[in-house]
Amino acid sequence: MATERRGKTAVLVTAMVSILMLGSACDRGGKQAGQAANLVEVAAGLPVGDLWRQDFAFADMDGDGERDLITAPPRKSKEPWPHIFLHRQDRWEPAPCDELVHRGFPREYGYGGITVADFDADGKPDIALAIHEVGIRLLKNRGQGPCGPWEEETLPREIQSFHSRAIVAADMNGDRRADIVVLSEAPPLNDGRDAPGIAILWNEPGGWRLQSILGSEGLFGDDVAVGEVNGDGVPDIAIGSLSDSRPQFLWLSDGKGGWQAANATGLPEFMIAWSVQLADVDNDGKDELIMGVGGAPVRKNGGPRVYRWDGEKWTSLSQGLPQVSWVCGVTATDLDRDGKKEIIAATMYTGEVRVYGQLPDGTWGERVSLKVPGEEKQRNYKVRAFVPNDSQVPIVVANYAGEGTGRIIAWRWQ
Ligand SMILES: [Ca+2]
Ligand SMILES: [Ca+2]
Ligand SMILES: [Ca+2]
Ligand SMILES: [Ca+2]
Repeated sequence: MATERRGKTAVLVTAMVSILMLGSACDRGGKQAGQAANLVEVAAGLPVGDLWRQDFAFADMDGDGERDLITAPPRKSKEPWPHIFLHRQDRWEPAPCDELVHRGFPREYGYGGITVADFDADGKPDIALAIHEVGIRLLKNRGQGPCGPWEEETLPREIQSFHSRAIVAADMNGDRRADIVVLSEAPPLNDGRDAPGIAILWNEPGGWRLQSILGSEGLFGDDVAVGEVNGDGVPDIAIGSLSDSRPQFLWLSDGKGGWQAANATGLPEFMIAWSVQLADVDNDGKDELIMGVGGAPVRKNGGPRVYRWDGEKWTSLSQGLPQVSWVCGVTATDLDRDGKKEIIAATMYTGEVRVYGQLPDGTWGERVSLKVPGEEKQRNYKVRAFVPNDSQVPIVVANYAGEGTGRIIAWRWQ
């Protein structure tokens, strides 16, 4: 009896798997049934050799309607300015700016964070940088196309020297002007001062205005994201706190122009997050907090993690994700276009990249595990994805840097 039941279950499972594979094969258009989808490298034209930390962004830099890749200046490079790689069907094309001094950028920069938005609404994307140990810089395009020339715009003096390498552009108050959110990098050494924490640079008709978020003093980290977690219509801020005594990963509007950290109820102790994203993984219209949690293996709190905020506490939606401390970059996107997001996680120093999918019981299962050759000694910093207009097939990008070399790599889900 038991054997027969197992037999029937096995047949049923096999049938279901076949149907699922057939379904996704149709969706992919032309793929043989039974052939598992995978991350296929599409890195032709992307750079190898420099230290490609810390950050990159996607924006249409040449006006052809397709988003391109813009990197932060690589560290210790001979070309320390942003780099633009135009996205073509199966490859990337470095923006053709060789003839220009600094490729059209006004000067050399250190490495750091980058974000792109059309801050002045002139139809051309602008670039904001958060340069390590220097501060925030805003670059406007004074020409046409990716070679600019780019020119620095003056920002309030306090923000110019705001030490950060985590920056994101988002309209924080619904006036259709893109604002900027920044997070302090490591606290200042020796002088006893706290890092300023989180700040919003408001893009107002009369100029830029700096708001330091009260209560965030001393917070620091390498990643910041904006999304909608509590459904109040005011964008929320997620930060990758690297202080294991400050698990203040989510900041919500208090409705009076101030911001408050969500409490840590439901989160494990001693968490630090190398990277952070806000994405709706359970499709209830509100974003979940997705983190690349690192730290000591003894804490058993690391790995790609997903948490849902209900207004009072956090609930872990991480069941099935590995509890490891190797993870750095994480992102969530619907790779197979079945309406449910997958999680993509990259390792810190082993070159591994893994994809986890949502199973019918709400847990996560590993879909793909691949190894980037030669990346064992390099650290991953970020993993991000975007969906090109022409193919609708998601592209995943990751950046790597070790002591003497690094690279940017991209994959397509197919
Ligand atoms: Ca483009
Ligand atoms: Ca705004
Ligand atoms: Ca909100
Ligand atoms: Ca949700």
